[in-house]
Amino acid sequence: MQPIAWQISLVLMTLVAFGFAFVAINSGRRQDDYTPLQKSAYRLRTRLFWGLVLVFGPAMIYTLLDLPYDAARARAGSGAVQVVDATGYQWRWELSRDHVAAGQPVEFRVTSADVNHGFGIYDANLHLVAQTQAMPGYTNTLRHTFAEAGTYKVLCMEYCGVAHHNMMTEIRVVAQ
Ligand SMILES: [Cu+2]
Repeated sequence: MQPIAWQISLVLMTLVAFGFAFVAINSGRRQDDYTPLQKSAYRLRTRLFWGLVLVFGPAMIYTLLDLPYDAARARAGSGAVQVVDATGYQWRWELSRDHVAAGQPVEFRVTSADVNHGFGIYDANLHLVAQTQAMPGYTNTLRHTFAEAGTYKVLCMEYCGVAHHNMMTEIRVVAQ
């Protein structure tokens, strides 16, 4: 996916660069002086503009419909929301419960008792499944539905002092 996105970006950036060059070269000229080639280039630019509006306008609206994204992800589950209060300390995590049920939405209410921490939930293969910031004086809500049972790790994702690497706890996700 990443290489494709990069190649598409490269093509679009090249088009934009050509557009800039065209405008820069022709700036200062009056419209009457335009050659037929320049006139057709401007027509092309107008069409390109409206084409982009038509393609990206609906795409943007469609992709924003799910905001906030974590709420949409959590709706994938069913049943009552399981609330877990999570607090970060230098250098440990405190969770209000050590297990949740799979397939049922979980709401993590994440805060910090001292400095900024990063609250990252990892599966057994250490792939990140969900994350938010743990900030002092503020509670971030992170919603996630665990599709699979297992033991997940909570690691700190933001350097918070000498023992940052020890800041780890586990949460068990049990099958229903
Ligand atoms: Cu840390």
